[in-house]
Amino acid sequence: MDGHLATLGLGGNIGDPRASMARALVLLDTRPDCAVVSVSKLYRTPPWGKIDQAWFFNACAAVRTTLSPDDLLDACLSIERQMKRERLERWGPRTIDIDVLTYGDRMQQSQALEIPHPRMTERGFVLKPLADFAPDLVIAGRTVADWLEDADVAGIEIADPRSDWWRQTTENPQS
Ligand code: PH2
Ligand code: MG
Ligand code: MG
Repeated sequence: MDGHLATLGLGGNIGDPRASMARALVLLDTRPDCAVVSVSKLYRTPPWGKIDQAWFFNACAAVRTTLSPDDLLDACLSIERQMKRERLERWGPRTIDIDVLTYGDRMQQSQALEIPHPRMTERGFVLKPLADFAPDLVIAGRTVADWLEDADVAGIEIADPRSDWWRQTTENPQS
């Protein structure tokens, strides 16, 4: 497929986040206008921002897509809705969160979508998975590997070291 290479951050800390994230990646990959080309290891990460909540699972993925940045975001938000995400509070617990991190080398600051994601360079739970497959990706003038060196990654653990952890899940394999 032609198109643009975009990166996504996925996370969740309610229910079965691993299964939700896996299903979200399968749903994206199933679309004719979107192909999942890289996926990070699966991580467990301490909550950032609002710390009195459960630990998260986090991962990053790269997709090749013919969708525009806004349509890619819409696709992600519609998958979040499909996974019955409840948005309770900012930075609070969620079943699944799918953020568009980068889209080619596009810079965009609109109400609906900012790319690169404005807080990605300070978040270990984004940089660590992203560095699995895109250490040389340049964000705001520095590589992901460089940003990661300065990031707080305390507590972050590998939950599944395989990059195909999302292709099969024991939860509802038939659905
Ligand atoms: N997402 C947030 C707020 N805090 N902390 C971790 N560890 N992982 C997340 O995905 C996360 C968070 C808001 O999107
Ligand atoms: Mg987020
Ligand atoms: Mg989000």
